[in-house]
Amino acid sequence: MSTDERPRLGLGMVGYAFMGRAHSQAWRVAPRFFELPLRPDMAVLCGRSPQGVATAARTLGWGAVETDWRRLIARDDVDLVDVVTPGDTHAEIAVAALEAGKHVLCEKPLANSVTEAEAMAAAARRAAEHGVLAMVGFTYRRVPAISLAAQLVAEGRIGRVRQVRAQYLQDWIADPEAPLSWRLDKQRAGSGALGDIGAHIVDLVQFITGESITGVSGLLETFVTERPVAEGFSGLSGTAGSARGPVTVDDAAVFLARLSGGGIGTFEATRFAWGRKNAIRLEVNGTDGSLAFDFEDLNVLHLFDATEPAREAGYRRIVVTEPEHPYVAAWWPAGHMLGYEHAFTHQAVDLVHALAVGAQPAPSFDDGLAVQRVLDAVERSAADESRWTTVAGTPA
Ligand code: 4PW
Repeated sequence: MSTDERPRLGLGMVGYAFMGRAHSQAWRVAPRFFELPLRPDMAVLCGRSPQGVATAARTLGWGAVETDWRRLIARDDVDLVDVVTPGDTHAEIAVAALEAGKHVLCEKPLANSVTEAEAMAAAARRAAEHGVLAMVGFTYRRVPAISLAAQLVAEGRIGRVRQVRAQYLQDWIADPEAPLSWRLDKQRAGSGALGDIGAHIVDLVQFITGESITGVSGLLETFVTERPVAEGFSGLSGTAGSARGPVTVDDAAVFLARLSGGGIGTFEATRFAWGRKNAIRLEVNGTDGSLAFDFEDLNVLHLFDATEPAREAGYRRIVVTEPEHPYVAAWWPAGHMLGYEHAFTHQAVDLVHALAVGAQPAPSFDDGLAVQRVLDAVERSAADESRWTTVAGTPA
């Protein structure tokens, strides 16, 4: 007989590719390393291919399968719907799930357009009145060094934020013959580097600084306009077929930004930075110091304290693996390093804690909408010769 009296949280997940694997691992590991107030049960996995979803469910550890997300949402054994599909299906699935009384975790970017994101945020606000909660998966917030950076800024450790430098650099399509995947299709992905990876640095800068991006001047470029159509695609790589098709999204995005606290920022998102595999580089300069982070060295946060005497001052390399650091106490002894997947576990842990007490998890769909509005402003600016463009919903 089970001695576990914690309430069950029935999980249903739609999708099982790259993000589906990351989320599945998180749901499996979270209750094993963290003491959770609810008992997550990986109940149902949904995908369109009966054979594909059955194999994925077996490998990833899901109890049952569905091939229609509407049936997943209707199930009594599902309390939370985890949406890990491409952006073109986020709005429809998430809104339907919330209206059916299911909590939702939705991958980023929240949607493919501001209109969809607004509908999703409105649905989340309505659902919250009945205790049904929604969260968007800007997972990198939960990398311990990034959580620590946000804490240090909130504690005033670097003073008022003056300047931010944010880059998200990858190189998986720098080769012009790299196959055309759904991430290069506007219909499915909404935008290219801008939404796929630029969305992360927009969210991270707003999270770390606690401020909003209020205006932008943007530039988008597509360097390779046609590619071989992918025959198989997994993660960020695949095999190219002989047919060719058009690239309908941006390959790279750069923009200048103003922050609500008076600071300024530069942002760069590209999948053409040869040699940079997943470099999320952030530097925040405040009135009293600076912070610097690079995901390719993700256990480290650099802090410069400008209040120290000049003869001793210098960037301090904080190895963020001490039990005092966010999330770390649940893992390994100091110095035993965490990786990419741990942030997904932290996301699941924080979500379960919020659901248990009926609190709004962060980032909310409203936070996702705020990011979407920045992306939209960048696109509008870029389409108008980089004209300065105000971000909707932010202080003028
Ligand atoms: O974190 C990134 C994602 O948000 C990943 O490196 C790839 O780019 C996959 O999707 C986006």
